[in-house]
This record gives sequence, structure tokens and C-alpha cells, in this order.
Amino acid sequence: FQSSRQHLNDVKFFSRHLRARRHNTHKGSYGNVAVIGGARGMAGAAILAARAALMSGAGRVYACFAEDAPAYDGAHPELMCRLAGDFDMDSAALAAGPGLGTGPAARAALARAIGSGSPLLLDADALNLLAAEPALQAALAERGAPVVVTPHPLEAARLLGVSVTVVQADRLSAARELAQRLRAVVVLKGSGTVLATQDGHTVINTTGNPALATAGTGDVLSGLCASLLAQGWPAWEAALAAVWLHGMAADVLVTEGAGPIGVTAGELIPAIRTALNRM
Ligand code: NPW
Ligand code: AMP
Ligand code: MG
Repeated sequence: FQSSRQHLNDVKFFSRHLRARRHNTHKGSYGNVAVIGGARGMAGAAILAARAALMSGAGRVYACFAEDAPAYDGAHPELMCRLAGDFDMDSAALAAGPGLGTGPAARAALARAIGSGSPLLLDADALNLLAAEPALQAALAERGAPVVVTPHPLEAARLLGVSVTVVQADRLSAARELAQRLRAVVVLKGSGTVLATQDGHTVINTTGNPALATAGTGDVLSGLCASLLAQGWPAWEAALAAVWLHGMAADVLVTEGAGPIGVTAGELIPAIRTALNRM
């Protein structure tokens, strides 16, 4: 297993999926993303994920809320705000979890997302719901469409039923174990994010810095990765590219003097757009 470990400091791992935009294309050519999240008090998490999806190139982005959908996002009226219950989960790549909460409406939205045929990213409260309910894990394992999960160490610990100390003591093994159990690409976040496939292949990301240690940066990563899934990237390359770009954007902000102190998750989003276009 150890021989499969690689360090992701080179875009060659995913560069073949980077394509210039062709002239004769339209918004339908770049895929739909739906973020499923934003319970009361955490609408910002869903908005951040949706903005990240929009500014990383998805053709249409929906922000779906388990309860109380806002009319629109004043800073980004391009986003379409909906109730999750009204959304056709088969019509977009899904990012479920940012600020989703764990109540009955959240659980119902997650079950519909898992039951859909869409590419699916699970983060945050979607992972907390999954950890609490073996039936949802069983449904996830039955899926045909791709799944990426992006736990931070505490979310990974909840899923594995161990302590954060155990996860952090051997992050490669924790990521591999989760990938096998959930039949998903796993992104175990934190300094030196570990990515793992179901067959035990692992990569450690080398971009990023403690500027990212602030609320909402994980939600931005979810929207970015779902956007690449919507644009047709395979799950593994989408996860590699999203993690690399997210960290690179933070590195650029620090180089420009905007961090590491006080970078906000919202500022990361245009920096990701710049990094993506420069590639
Ligand atoms: P500590 O503090 O070390 O004991 P939770 P959440 C641990 C939404 N958000 N290494 C750490 O534990 C999310 O989307 C909404 C080691 C930390 O305190 C979720 O839906 C926002 N430990 C919901 O809130 C912006 C680490 O985990 C604890 C670690 C809850 O998500 C914020 C936190 O985990 C947020 O995104 C690391 N690298 N990273 C909004 N604007 O609406 C984390 N931990 O209790 O699951 O809470 O991550 O804040
Ligand atoms: P979340 O905890 O879900 O908001 O996710 C936090 C995001 O910031 C993840 O992508 C982490 O990998 C990243 N992050 C947090 N702290 C650091 C750090 N010290 N160095 C690099 N990346 C970090
Ligand atoms: Mg998070």
C-alpha cells in the first residue's frame, strides 16, 4: 500500500481534463450543479459552495435549501435558490451537506440525493447524517454514479467510529478505509489533505496553508469539486484538481499579502477562478 502514495505537486495528475472553452458552446455545455444545504443559521455555507461552483465554470448553479430558501443571493443573483424538496436531483451534479443540518428535512433531501443517478459530493452534515444511519451508507454503496466524500478529521472520525486522534495518527489508512467502506473517492481534509480511491491508491496534496483554517473554506471546496464533476470530470481527477486549486488559491493570496491572517472563504473563490484560468 505504501508504494501507492504520491505527492500531488504536479498538475500532470489531472491536466488532461483541463480544456479551453470552444466557441460553439453554451451554458448547457458546462453542466448544472445543485448544492443541497443551508439550514437555518447556516445558509452561508450553501451560498459559498454555490458561488464556488459558479465561479469555477458550471453552466447553471442551484442553491437548494432543506427549509427556508432565500429569494436570491444579492451578491450573485446568477444563482437559483430553491427548496430542496422541489428540485429534480437527477438534473445536476450534487454537492450535499454544506450547512445542511441534521433534522428530518435534511435527512430526506440527503436520501433523495443518494437515490439519484447524478454525480454526488458529500460533505459536512451529509457525512454526519451518514455516520448516524447505516441504511444511508448501504444506499450509498449501491449507487452506480460517482461519489466523492470530503470529511475533515472529525467528520472522518464520526464515520469510522473512532477518535480524531486515531484518524490523525494514520491519515492514509483512515482515508483508504473510508474509501473502501463507502465505495467513494475520499478527500480527508486538513494540512496535507489525503485523497484515496477504493482500491487503496493514495495521494497527498502539497498546496494550501493555514490561511485556509477559517470558516467556510470546506464549503468552497465542495462547490468547486461539484462544478468539475458537472463539467464531466471523472471523480478522482475532479477531487485531485479541486484540492490542488483550492490550496493554490490560498497560496497565491498569501503571496499577494492578503494572508495567512484573515483570508475569508469568500475571497478564495475569485482566486480559484484566476488559478483555473491561468492553467
Ligand atoms: P477541535 O476544535 O479541534 O476540537 P463540526 P463544522 C475538528 C457548516 N458551516 N484537524 C475541530 O475540533 C458546515 O458546512 C457553516 C483536527 C473542529 O472544532 C456544517 O454543515 C458556515 N480537527 C456545519 O457548519 C461556516 C479538526 O472538527 C470540529 C480539523 C458544522 O461544520 C462554517 C468542527 O467540526 C461551517 O462550514 C482538522 N483539520 N478540522 C456558514 N457560514 O454557514 C476540523 N476539526 O463540529 O462538524 O463543525 O465543521 O463547523
Ligand atoms: P472545513 O473544515 O470543512 O471548513 O474545511 C477546511 C478546508 O481548509 C479543508 O480544505 C482543509 O484541508 C483546509 N485547511 C484547513 N486548515 C489547513 C491548514 N493548516 N493547511 C492547509 N489546509 C488547511
Ligand atoms: Mg466543512
